[in-house]
Amino acid sequence: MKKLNVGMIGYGFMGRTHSNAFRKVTNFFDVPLQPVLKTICARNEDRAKAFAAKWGYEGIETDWRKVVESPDIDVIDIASPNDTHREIAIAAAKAGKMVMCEKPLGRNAAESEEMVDAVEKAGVANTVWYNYRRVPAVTLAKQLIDEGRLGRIFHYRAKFLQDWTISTELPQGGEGLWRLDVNVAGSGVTGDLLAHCIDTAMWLNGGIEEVSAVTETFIKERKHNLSGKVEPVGIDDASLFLARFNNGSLATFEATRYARGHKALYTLEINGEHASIFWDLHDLHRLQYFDHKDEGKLRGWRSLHITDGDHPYMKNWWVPGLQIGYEHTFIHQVADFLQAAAGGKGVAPTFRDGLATDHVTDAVLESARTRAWTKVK
Ligand code: SOE
Repeated sequence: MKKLNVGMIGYGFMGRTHSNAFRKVTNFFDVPLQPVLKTICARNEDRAKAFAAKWGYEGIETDWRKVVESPDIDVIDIASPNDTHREIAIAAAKAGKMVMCEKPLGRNAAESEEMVDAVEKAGVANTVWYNYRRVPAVTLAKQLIDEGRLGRIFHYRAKFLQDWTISTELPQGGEGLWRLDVNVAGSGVTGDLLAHCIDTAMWLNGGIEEVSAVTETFIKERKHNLSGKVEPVGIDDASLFLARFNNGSLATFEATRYARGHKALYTLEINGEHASIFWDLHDLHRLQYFDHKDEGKLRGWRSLHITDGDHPYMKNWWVPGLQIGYEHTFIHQVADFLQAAAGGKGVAPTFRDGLATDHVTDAVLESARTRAWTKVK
């Protein structure tokens, strides 16, 4: 099988999910390319070596530019913090490499626009790791909507609730906590969590026309891990918005890291003329489905267990009834990417799709700042 040499930039949480996906994909999916974990790149040499040994990378590098320029590398996978995405992606595209980038694409739409220009000019395959699209239950929701089973859609409701930043003692910045540093992350839960909800929403229900948002920073100052000083917090801790989709449906979105008791409660509900759908990341292998066409006395919410061979991606896994989980969503994305990349194409969500999400998150932050309904660019 033809090889695809991977240069991975970053070795945090996302470096692990992506490495795992590259390692496992050919065990479960018949794909035309065999990924090879060629180089892991991180600034700390010892830790890069330890990561390479654990995950099976052939070599390490401490300067991402060398990986991007290396003739041995076919695809650059960006799993480093948000403030590095733009520069690495543009350099990778200019060097003719395929580019896979963690979400959000840029820290804002201006950065993402430059990234889209770079990959489209270079004509290189690209994708953004909005992995929740590839939870089989969510992919099935997309199929049901596209088949017209819901009819006209009236409502979309999404939440992404966490509780890990409630302590005032938690510092900001540095490894593990860069998501709290606005200069690195670009924004708080808007770019980190709502971006997931928006990506899935626009995939399922089309573009968003306008938004009205409110954000809050509950803890105004935190010690910064890099400076050692107490510094103002620039991220949004919570972000809520109302939206109108291009198809006329109305939506509410909410993301927070202050919902005590909730760790990663991503839920979405869609109400259509004929049917409704509900999905919950904490119960990710189930899709709740209500069909008004059912016989009256038997009508009710069905809890579909998405483990059967005719459910999306599931024929590649175990036998009906046996579940898969979070890490498989990344394996599905790699599988789809390898299929497309063999023909020189990228896979959705592409950089252009990632930019569309960033236009919405920019509009959310702008609306919260101006306290006004804001059109999405
Ligand atoms: C934040 O805690 C986070 O890890 C996000 O950065 C991920 O994108 C999300 O999938 C889970 O939560």
